[in-house]
Amino acid sequence: MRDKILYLLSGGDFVSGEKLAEHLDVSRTAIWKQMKALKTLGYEIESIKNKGYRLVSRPDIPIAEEITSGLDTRIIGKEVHYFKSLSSTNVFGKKLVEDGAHEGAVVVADVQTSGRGRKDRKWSSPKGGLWFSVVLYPHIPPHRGMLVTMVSSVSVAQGIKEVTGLSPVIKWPNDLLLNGKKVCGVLTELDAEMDRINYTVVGIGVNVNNSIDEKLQNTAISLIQESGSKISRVKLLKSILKYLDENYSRLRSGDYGSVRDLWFSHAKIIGKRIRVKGEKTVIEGTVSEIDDSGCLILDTGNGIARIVSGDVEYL
Ligand code: BT5
Repeated sequence: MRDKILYLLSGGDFVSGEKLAEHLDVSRTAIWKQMKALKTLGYEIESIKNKGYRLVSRPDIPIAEEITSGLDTRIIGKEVHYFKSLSSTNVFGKKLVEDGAHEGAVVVADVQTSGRGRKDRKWSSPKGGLWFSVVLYPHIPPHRGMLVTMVSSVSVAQGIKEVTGLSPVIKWPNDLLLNGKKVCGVLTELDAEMDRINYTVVGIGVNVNNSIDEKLQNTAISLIQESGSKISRVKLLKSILKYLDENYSRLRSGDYGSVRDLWFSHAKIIGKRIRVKGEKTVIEGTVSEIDDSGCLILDTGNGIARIVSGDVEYL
């Protein structure tokens, strides 16, 4: 009902309680209660006797009503779950899968108390950032799982560009950098059988208006630091979801080549000398290719190495 009320008020004029009640087929008391709830969420709503209600301003909170309103997507973002605080949106995303969530369901939290990176690393997730996960059922073979991360990284880069004008560079496998510092990280968790992926939960963390933890000052950056002004998280999330919908459709239709091309246009890695740290190995070499499965092909001088995962350092 709240999304309908917001839609009816979106013109910026006063709308009477009677008219709202009539449209939604509920009592005026029910409308009044919803207005109270909206005000608690941060919506500024003027109410004048005999005139009705007027929406003065909307908060920058990624609640379902804000995200779904006007979001013209086919798969992504039809279902949005917003929380003020969660341990981790990825953990909640997996619960959603167990409960039979629709593909494209989104979980977003203002704060994460146990935000996670890869290999159980910590992800700092204070207020002001954009911390969210998307449930996907890609039906692709497990060895192509990396493509889900690639599609997601590209979509975040496109969203950031659209909303802020900034152009992040993708660093294989899952980082987005601005001026060499990490502005976003992607954590793709999946469940698979031998021949196909059952589900993936893609967790995306973007430093937007949040402060950066003191320990990360040398390596991390936020959009507000780079752009100099506050960024609407609602706008950014909607833009990322729009691009994700577009790009994920390519993956769904098996167009791996175009996913790879798109990724290349946002990553400047070919020809770079890098060091990749794996669980127990360290390999150095020059990047000659990213293959169809998203793996890094390195010319080590002694031969060719195909890297499936690891942490990259530019040399
Ligand atoms: C990542 O891991 O970059 C994946 C981060 C995914 C976070 C999202 S937020 C929504 C969803 N829910 C979750 O619980 N997680 C996902 P990795 O490549 O392992 O990088 C982790 C490292 O990045 C840490 O060890 C820190 O050095 C650094 N780091 C931590 N918090 C950061 C931040 N806010 N910004 C930039 N760097 C950070």
